[in-house]
Amino acid sequence: MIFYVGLGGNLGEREKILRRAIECVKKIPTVKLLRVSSFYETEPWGVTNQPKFLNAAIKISTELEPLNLLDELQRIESELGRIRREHWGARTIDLDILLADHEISCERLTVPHKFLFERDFALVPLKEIFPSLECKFHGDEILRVKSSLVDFGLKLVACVDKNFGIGFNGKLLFRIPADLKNFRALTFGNTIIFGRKTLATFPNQQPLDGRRNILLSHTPQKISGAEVVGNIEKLFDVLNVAEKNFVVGGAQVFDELIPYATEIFLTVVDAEVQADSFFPSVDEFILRDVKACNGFEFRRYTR
Ligand code: A4P
Ligand code: MG
Repeated sequence: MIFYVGLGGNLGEREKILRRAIECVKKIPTVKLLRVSSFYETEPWGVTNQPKFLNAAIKISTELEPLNLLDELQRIESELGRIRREHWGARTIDLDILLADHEISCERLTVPHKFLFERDFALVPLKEIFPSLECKFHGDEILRVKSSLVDFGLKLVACVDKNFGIGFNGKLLFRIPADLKNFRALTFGNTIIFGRKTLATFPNQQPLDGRRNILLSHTPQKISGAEVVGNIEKLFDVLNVAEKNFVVGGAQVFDELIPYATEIFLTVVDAEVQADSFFPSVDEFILRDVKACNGFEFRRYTR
């Protein structure tokens, strides 16, 4: 089942708390994070003499029953609230179920959220990740915050076979000169983000020249020529909005970062090869260009 969840908070390090909340939602059993909106700074709605809010919306799929999802969201609210009480005061983050693929009406849960269509702070982020949603805005003051996740414009790059396989036994499936050339042209002078196993596929298992190299790894380590970040929150701390940020693998890193991505460059080889790691589903993207070459094609997807 698909759910759209609205996030909002107005105390402490709002951006960090929103990011942490999203990472917590991702860890709920069976939840798959499909899309993340920009972060928006919004005037308080309802009670107006309080600090401005940061609001966002996410799209998830889950096998949980709606009330179990609500339980999980409320658990996260109170867990983050506990952290926030210690560090920044006594307010919890709000996680509201805005919309689902069917209506829900029971004592604890009303979906669509009963005020959804009255509040721009919920509608604007929701519309960004659900463009075909029919709704009217009310002209509330909403500012798309520049440092939001989406503004990092993460781009995913991979070379796959017909079944979206990317690797086998720790090795890439393909080394096609035209693809390697394309990869270099795309990423040179920009930032690349990768996991440990992908680093092991680079020449001499070393960071790539002429690029800012960022290794996403839970194990702390020092690697000359690369910055190492332990999790996604830290990654977004060090990324620069003004740079082009390319995610280059492997499967686990693609899985983690695809909800935040705005563009995908896939080289699809016209072959079926044995693979044990796969590129995630691109269902949330639209195929924009295809350039056919001899035995493979270059595809570009955007939101
Ligand atoms: N509940 C019923 N339906 C839902 C649903 N779709 N999603 C029940 C989540 N919960 C739902 O909510 C109270 C009860 O609503 C829950 O126990 C659940 O069983 P709560 O989150 O515990 O309490 P609350 O957050 O104080 O109430 P409410 O009505 O959710 O507050 P809102 O509507 O979230 O308002 N201005 C800006 N700019 N941005 C904001 O994010 N947020 C609020 C809080 C006010 N002004 C704001 C913002
Ligand atoms: Mg609420």
